[in-house]
Amino acid sequence: MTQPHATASIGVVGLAVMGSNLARNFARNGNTVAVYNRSPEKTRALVAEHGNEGDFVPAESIEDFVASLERPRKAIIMVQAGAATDAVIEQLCEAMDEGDIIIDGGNALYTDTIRREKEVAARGRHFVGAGISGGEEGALNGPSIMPGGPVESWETLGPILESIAAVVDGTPCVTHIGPDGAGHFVKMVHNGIEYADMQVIGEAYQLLRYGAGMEPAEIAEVFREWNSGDLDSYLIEITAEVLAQVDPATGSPLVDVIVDAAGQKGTGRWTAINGLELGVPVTGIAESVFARALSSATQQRAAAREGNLPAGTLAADIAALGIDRAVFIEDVRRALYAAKLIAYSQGFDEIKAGSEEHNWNVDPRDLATIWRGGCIIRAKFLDRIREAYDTNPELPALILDPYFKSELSQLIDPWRRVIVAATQLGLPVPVFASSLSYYDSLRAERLPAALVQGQRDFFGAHTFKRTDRPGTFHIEWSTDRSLTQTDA
Ligand code: NBP
Repeated sequence: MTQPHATASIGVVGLAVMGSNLARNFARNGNTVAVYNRSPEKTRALVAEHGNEGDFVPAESIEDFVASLERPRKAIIMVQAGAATDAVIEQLCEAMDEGDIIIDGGNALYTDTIRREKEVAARGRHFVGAGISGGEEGALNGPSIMPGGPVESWETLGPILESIAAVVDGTPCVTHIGPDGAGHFVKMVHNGIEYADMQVIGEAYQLLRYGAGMEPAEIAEVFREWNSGDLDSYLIEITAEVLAQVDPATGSPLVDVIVDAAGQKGTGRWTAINGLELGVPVTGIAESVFARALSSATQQRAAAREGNLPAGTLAADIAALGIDRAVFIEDVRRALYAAKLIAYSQGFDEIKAGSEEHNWNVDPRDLATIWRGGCIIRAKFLDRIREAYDTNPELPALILDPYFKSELSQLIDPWRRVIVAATQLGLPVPVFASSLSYYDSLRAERLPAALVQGQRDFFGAHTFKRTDRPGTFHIEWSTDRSLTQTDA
């Protein structure tokens, strides 16, 4: 093994799928990269298979790894999120010196990142929680990177992260998001939006497949076409690929032989929980998490099917509803676009609320910029989002941007029609439908919240505000039902 001279400008700890690809990306882009993995076989394999791609400095102990880094030392941790990350931080803190920078590139929960930064800062080292999106392929060829942590660390790290990030229109898909947990927070919401984006695509597929009776290969063609318009995105592109794929074992459409139980690793759930905590209705994201959970409740689903739950009067297909196939396909496209727009609008609301809660000063324009390339939700649509926040960084909601408002005027009727049809067909569209309810709630002149306040005052004397005068009021429900002002 190479002797540890301080020659590496960056180091990567953890050389599984993400770490090894990230290390190769650093090396391919002219950085001398130190590499270390708990089990040395992975380090040896990386250097053996890809050592010719650039300058690697392999190490078999954390001490040698740290010694091989130029000062201020910069090491990216790419190990399993949770306890493994804490263990590696501890080892690095021990071996590093004041001013060195530890970067956690895993999918950490942002509250862990806030805690870790405090602990690491107390020991005189810098800690940067960086969200990295794009999976294996992004890590190798250019991810979207969302670093938080101290701004001084960004000054040191910026150029090296820019050297490996995806580039769109000459702009690298990386920028300093904000202090402490801001980077991991934003990555969490990014993943939540990704859940919603995948679910709305799934709902569109379900409608075309079981409402319009189309075959997966035909639907693949529809998605290919959609990918050349407003919906142009990585997720639509790969959807067409998946739908066109034939199962090598049986010759059936692959999608038909895949068990319909979707997994999750937690970032969507965290986003939904955080939305609840912040009081931000991220209904599209939450419904997507629930949809995955319901899909995986296989025993309960089997019991429900076997129990023949009444379905009511259903139409067999769109023809029975008198809906033309071409019209339906276009309506579904528009409903998908509308529901996607709501999910993004809600996600940006959550980021704004989180940023305010933690004083992070996250700029939504930065996110729309760095999500245009490298990451899973990359899409043309993000250019529009960036333009919206460029025009008005204080937009109360993304859907209030004039461009998106005018888009919605073209989407709203098809969106309503699709939900009516889905209901008549008995096809579940949790995100399409809940997004429309959210939209109608936002627009509503009056919400039933007035009645809820009345109920709360009735059973719990929780008081209410009036529309016609200031103050807090209560009705003496159990006696003479007189009105009292409780804050007089
Ligand atoms: P994994 O999440 O599968 O983790 C495996 C790595 O963690 C191996 O290098 C393993 O070392 C190391 N490790 C473990 Br497990 N416990 C350790 C410990 N106590 N001390 C030191 N090392 C330990 O790797 P991954 O899929 O490459 O993901 C890395 C990070 O990137 C994760 O946080 C993940 O959530 C995040 N991420 C993944 C993706 C993706 O698409 N996979 C995308 C974006 C972010 P060993 O070889 O010695 O067992």
